[in-house]
Amino acid sequence: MKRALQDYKSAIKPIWCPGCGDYGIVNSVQKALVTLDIAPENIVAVSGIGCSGRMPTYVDFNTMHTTHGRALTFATGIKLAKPSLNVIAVMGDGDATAIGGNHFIHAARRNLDLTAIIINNQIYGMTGGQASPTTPYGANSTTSPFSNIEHAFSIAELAVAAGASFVARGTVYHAVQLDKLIEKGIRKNGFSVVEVMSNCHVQFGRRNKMGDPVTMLNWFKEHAVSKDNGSSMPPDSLDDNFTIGVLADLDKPDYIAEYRKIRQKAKRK
Ligand SMILES: Cc1ncc(C[n+]2csc(CCOP(=O)(O)OP(=O)(O)O)c2C)c(N)n1
Repeated sequence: MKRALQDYKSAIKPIWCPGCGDYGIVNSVQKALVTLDIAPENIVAVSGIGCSGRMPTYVDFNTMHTTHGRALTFATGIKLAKPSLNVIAVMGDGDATAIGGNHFIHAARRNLDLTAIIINNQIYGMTGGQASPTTPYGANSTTSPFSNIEHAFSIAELAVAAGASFVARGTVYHAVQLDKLIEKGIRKNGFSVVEVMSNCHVQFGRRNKMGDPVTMLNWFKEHAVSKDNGSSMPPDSLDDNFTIGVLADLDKPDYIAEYRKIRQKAKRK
């Protein structure tokens, strides 16, 4: 019998702020799993720390809530120990690209078959609104109260440059597309990155004249440009547009396939 959304949901009620983009993202992950019809016992969700890090609490399959910036290291260990598992690492922008930045680029380069879902709310949400590597130039945060003078870097373009097999960017406004992007990311054999532009209207929006979810969703609607209509545009300032869609989809052997070949070679010696 085909599984339903309910088969991937835990009984625990989310405690994210009302209207947080994370609600839509966990829903998209669950919808993708229904489409792919993967048995819950064959899926693992690993997270770091942050609002995004709470996601494994709300799903009903194998989960690990690990340490800030280290979701990919735990995910790597799980996948290497049991390659048959589908391993999804859920991280925030701070988690994945500040403290976990080095792990992120090397995971992309290594090309182990993992799916990294990076929730880019452009701020450190859980700890009170400090600037992250993706806080746009000119934006306000608790650590840049008179506007951010650093420039944001682009998660998806960084992943492409680091060699990830599949890279996509979506937003919580473009919910149907997001279901598909996550589904494609999980389906892909190799390191997949799905960056999701999400609203933290409480910590980011409030300080940047977008204090409610609807205003933030409209900002995504107005600034997202389909990959089919333009070249890749990473967001840097709040006036910039950014590209959504699939940015890379490469065919190359994943780490475990390569590792097995090497083992055969070593055995023949
Ligand atoms: C080693 C370590 N450093 C710092 C922290 C404090 N900390 C917890 S969550 C967080 C930032 C969360 O921001 P982000 O990763 O963007 O996720 P969000 O809460 O926005 O989803 C920080 C700095 C920690 N828990 N552990």
